[in-house]
Amino acid sequence: MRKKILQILCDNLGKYVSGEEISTKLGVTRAAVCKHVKALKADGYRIVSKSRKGHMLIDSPEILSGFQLTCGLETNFIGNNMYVYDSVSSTNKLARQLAEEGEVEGTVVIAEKQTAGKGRMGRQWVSPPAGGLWMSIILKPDIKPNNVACLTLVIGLAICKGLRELTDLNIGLKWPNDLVIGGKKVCGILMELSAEVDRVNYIIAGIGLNINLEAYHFPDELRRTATSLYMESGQRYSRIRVAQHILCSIEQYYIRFLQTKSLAEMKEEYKKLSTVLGKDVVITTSNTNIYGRVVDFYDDGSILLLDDENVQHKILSGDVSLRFY
Ligand code: BT5
Repeated sequence: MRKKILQILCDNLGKYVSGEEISTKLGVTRAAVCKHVKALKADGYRIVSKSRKGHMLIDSPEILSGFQLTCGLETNFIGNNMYVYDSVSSTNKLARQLAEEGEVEGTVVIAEKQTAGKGRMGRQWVSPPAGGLWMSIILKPDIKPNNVACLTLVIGLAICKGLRELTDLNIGLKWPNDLVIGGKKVCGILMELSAEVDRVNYIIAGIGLNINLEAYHFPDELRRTATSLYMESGQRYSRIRVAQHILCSIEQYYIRFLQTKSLAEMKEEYKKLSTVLGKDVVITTSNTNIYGRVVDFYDDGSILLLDDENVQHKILSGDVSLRFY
């Protein structure tokens, strides 16, 4: 039924079709038509609905296809192998399975939507269809497990730089794994690894980037804290173009990272884009809250906090919130 309604709207692109006309044509109630139109909107179709006029299709979502994603992709190895799905539970989960089966470094898994998108520590990542980039990359660096934390920062830096080249938005880095605009989260990174004591087998770098999402895509509890490139700029972006540009940037920064296996060489660049450096924050770790001012970052990806008693705290992972007095 949804496809048939979409077909009618497509045949009348840019023109209103009344709910009554659709319901008579298809032999369903007007309420059913409204329900399907609402679902199409949630899938990214831009449809204007007006009482007494009906529904008008303005724009369809850009469909992600492996062919288009690889056409014009200017990387050497990231994205040479591309798996593109309509719907998956989690691209990280799928990438992990592929890595276990021996898939090569640089393999990318992308999905239109995730039904169980993952954040850190069992949290959820909201991943509706059509407006986002839900993507995982298999990496196999010759590094030790304790080098992985700074790779999260390097990947964040690469995405941030790439997005700043494509947009005029003031996108910043919120340690350790968020990209933010005006304090709201636009992108999150989830690094998962398979490792032995002294060597990494593979890393799955999961990237969730809100591109053309609108406020209604987010559940109520995220409306104040989440945003998208579209919500900040009023401009829609080609997800394919954004994905390709980000992959290029990640490859370049990844190659630089492999030379030192630390943040050292990129630290100044990172600090310039940090939204927490010099700020009073609270960092929530798995077992405590630490209050203080962010004074620096270490080469291994840790953050350095100076508390009110001038005691230094080196923290490798946690969640940062700004403190307001
Ligand atoms: C993250 O976790 O930020 C990592 C998110 C990684 C998502 C990608 S999508 C592709 C790949 N496949 C996956 O299954 N995951 C990765 P964390 O720092 O724990 O933040 C999670 C929190 O962000 C949630 O508890 C919400 O508060 C918020 N959140 C959830 N969905 C969001 C969204 N779409 N935009 C902004 N904030 C969101």
